[in-house]
Amino acid sequence: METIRLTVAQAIVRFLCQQYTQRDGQERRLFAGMFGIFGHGNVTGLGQALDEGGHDLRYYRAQNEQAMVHTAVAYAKMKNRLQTFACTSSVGPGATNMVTGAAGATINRLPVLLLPGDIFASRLPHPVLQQLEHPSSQDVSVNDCFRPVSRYWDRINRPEQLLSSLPEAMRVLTDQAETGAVTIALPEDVQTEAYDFPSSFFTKRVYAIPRNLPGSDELNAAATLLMSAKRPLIIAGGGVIYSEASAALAAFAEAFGIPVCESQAGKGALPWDHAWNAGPVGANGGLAANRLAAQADVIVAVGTRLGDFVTASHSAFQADDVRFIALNVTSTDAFKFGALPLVGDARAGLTAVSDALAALGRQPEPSYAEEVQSLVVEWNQAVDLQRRVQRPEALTQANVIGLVNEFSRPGDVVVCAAGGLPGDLLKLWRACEPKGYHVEYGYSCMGYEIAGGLGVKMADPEREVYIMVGDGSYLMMHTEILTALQEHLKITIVLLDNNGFQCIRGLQMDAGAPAFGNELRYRDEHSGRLEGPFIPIDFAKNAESLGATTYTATNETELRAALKRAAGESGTTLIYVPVDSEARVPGYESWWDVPVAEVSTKQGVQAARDAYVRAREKQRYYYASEEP
Ligand SMILES: Cc1ncc(C[n+]2csc(CCOP(=O)(O)OP(=O)(O)O)c2C)c(N)n1
Ligand SMILES: [Mg+2]
Repeated sequence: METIRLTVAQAIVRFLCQQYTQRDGQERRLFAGMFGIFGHGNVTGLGQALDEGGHDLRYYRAQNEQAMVHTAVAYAKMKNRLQTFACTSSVGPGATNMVTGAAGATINRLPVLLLPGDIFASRLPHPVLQQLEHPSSQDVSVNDCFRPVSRYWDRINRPEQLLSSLPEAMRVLTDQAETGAVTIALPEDVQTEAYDFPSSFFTKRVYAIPRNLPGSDELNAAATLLMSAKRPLIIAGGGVIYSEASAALAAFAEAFGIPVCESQAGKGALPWDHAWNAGPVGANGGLAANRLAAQADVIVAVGTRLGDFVTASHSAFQADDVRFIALNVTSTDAFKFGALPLVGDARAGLTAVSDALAALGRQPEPSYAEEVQSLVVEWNQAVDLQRRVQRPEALTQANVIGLVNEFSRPGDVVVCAAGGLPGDLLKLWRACEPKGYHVEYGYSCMGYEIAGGLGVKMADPEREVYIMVGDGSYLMMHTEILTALQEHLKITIVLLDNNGFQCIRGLQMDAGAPAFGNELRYRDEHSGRLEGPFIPIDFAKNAESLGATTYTATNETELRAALKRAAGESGTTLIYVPVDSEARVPGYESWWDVPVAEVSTKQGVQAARDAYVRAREKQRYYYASEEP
């Protein structure tokens, strides 16, 4: 057997360069490169290997390990899970900084390969710098924290273990149902140890990404159920976009007269003005979709994990005998709510159900079509109203969303993740195409915005990337502005400053408590509480110090002008926009389950509890086991 003597780290680099995916005849490198931050736990291992053999695996230096995972994951999302990055970190804090990013990847079902450094397998110098010693086991390190947030986890204690571990890691990364964070912990001594690897280990490997079909019995049952449906409704999730199933979805909706509503991850699956797009559904949904959902008799959930925002915490669907059909690559999702499970690819599945339904002769029902249309007209007017609302003090968040949306072109991307913005964007942003709306709302991780926006730009440099970020998220993590500078990549950041964590302050007050601890205020010396004046921050100066061009916009004219100038810039821009912290976009006949204290001495809390208990009466347990 022909062998080649390499260190573990050298073997990993060489192996990663040879991994490809292929779908619909198109082949792509699985790894676009490797992100990293070096320390003693990886610089002489993977660092050395990247120098010696990494010309084919570009190295990107990030500012923060959590951020680099967000960047990698955003890239993978833009690439429909067919390409991603590897991320290398040092041992200890560098490694655990990636845990949050890993959880975000796994929740969103997006692939990323994490290679944290680990403590010496030999144990000879223990405890090594940054080692957490476990009192009852020497077989535990902080990297065990990755186990519950990873879809595959391994630790390489002997070089030859790579031969079995890496292929498994690739299988999971490329499996559309299983994918998420994959973690391979690499003890720092083992990274540098050599082994005679079989040369065949480093030959090119192409992973075919199949378009699996659901079982034919289930497909027929789904068609039969849909034949009898008077008020069917499709929920489009991220799976529609990852599967590139937009055309199949549009054809399905049109052929049978079934409205489509959207989740955060599915927004853009159909253009906002498609005749059958009823807009967003659920807790942050709009009028049209929420009214349709309340009365729907058959829900067709495609590529969605039916999170609580989509289902309005199980209160969105109120028809007595509402049934679910769930088409998903992941069986966990296909079986939720007692659904008729269609385990398979969204595009292949939609086409197959469509064929079965056409054979049964389903026709669109004109009266339902009319009802959908008039609801959509009403909803579009509500959106216009919010976007144009006038407040004397400052622009509202809704105004800013409207203005950025109007200014951006169809191929541009809006990026967001946490705070009040995602909900308002879901309601008010008009997405033109599947890749134009990128909101991470699986983990809704503050700090994803700028790091993720960078990944979006890396995935498609032709697009303008508009990152909309709240002041709280910005303060949590913004230093990847520097990485954008380093890589000569342009991102446009629109920072909406409302003096703190206003969406959480809103939740707090809705639960009957006085507002405290969410705004950015000095501690008052007399009361001892955080109720002094607001702490002024010069966000523009902050971004400028990292190399961004900055503008401040306090009204519509200034914001339009700033957007225009930002579009003309070649580098990163931050537009600072103070917004009215009291202006809120309302909810539209929906609810989100956030618990309220059962006992309290405060009347406000007692009243909120009563309202909460009443609201919870709409919460349903969906489980239908009998056949249609
Ligand atoms: C990492 C992380 N920590 C905490 C939270 C909980 N959280 C959600 S939104 C939010 C406040 C965000 O503030 P900002 O970005 O200013 O947005 P705003 O609420 O003002 O719209 C917090 C603390 C979170 N989503 N992510
Ligand atoms: Mg804020």
